[in-house]
Amino acid sequence: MTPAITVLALSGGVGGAKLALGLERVLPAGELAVLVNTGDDFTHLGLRICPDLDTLLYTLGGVVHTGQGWGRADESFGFMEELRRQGGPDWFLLGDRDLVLHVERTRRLAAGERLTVLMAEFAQRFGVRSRLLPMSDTPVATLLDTEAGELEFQHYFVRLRCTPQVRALRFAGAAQARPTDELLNVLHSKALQAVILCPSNPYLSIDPILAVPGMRAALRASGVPIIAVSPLIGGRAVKGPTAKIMQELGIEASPASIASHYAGLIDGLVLDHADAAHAEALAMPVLCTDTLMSTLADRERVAAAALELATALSRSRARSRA
Ligand code: FO1
Repeated sequence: MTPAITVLALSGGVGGAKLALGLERVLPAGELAVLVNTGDDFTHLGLRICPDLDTLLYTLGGVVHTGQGWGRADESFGFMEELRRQGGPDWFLLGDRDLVLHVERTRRLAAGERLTVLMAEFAQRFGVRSRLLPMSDTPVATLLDTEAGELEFQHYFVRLRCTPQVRALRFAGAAQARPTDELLNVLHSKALQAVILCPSNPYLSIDPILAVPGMRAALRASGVPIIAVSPLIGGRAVKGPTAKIMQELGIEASPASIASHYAGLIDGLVLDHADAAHAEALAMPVLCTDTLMSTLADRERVAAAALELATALSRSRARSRA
């Protein structure tokens, strides 16, 4: 029998995938579902590319390039070399094996298949034990209003290396998106025990998920503790533009800002020891650990901390009901 999902993690790409792997390793097999940002998805060279879903697929499938955190370890770049020789756009690296996923996904989406269904099949073929759920089956695009004009996410992130100053963000297509039946089944299940927001960029990676109409309400209605792991360590992001974007949007890069950004959604926050001094001022339960996830043991430790906080909150709710 397929095990019931007990934990749902919300994730962007590289940073989120690290915690998802930690959660998978500390939970019994098959009990994790990961709800993945698709706001980074785009159509490039005629192919539908879903970087965060593929990062989760490769990470949980054990084939990710661990140094860069995305793409495959066992990769060759014959296609890119020839594309470059022909004068094609070469700013977005597509490995030969990776390319197969984009070709197959594009073909199957064009034939009318749902992203959720084909990603589940890819996951099965990669031997992934957890369930990978796209945030929506219809396209949503994260668009950044910058000093260089409005940019699609990958153009901002990869082509321009996050250099342009960001003034605002919007999620095109979000109004037409809906939580999938597969996600709602997880959220309605009595087996579910916790929802964990991975330390992904709250503005670029988690907000697109929360922008899907009905998503916040569905997460809250699950009734289980919702815990976020802060992406900041001592006011800095481990990787990526989180702190830079917060500064450009006029938001202080602090645990208080993360807590207020997720206010009304989360019940508790996991912070790094470096931010322990902020814990008392936050109007919610906090657990401190080392949140830097360099090794597998780190990922398991942060996962265990998030689950420990969720369990403590469930117990205190049960005591106050008794
Ligand atoms: N990130 C880069 O920094 N440079 C790339 O050329 C690049 C190519 C790429 C291809 C497929 C894929 O699934 C991911 C890829 N990424 C690349 C990662 C991706 O841009 C980001 O990690 C995420 O979108 C941010 O979460």
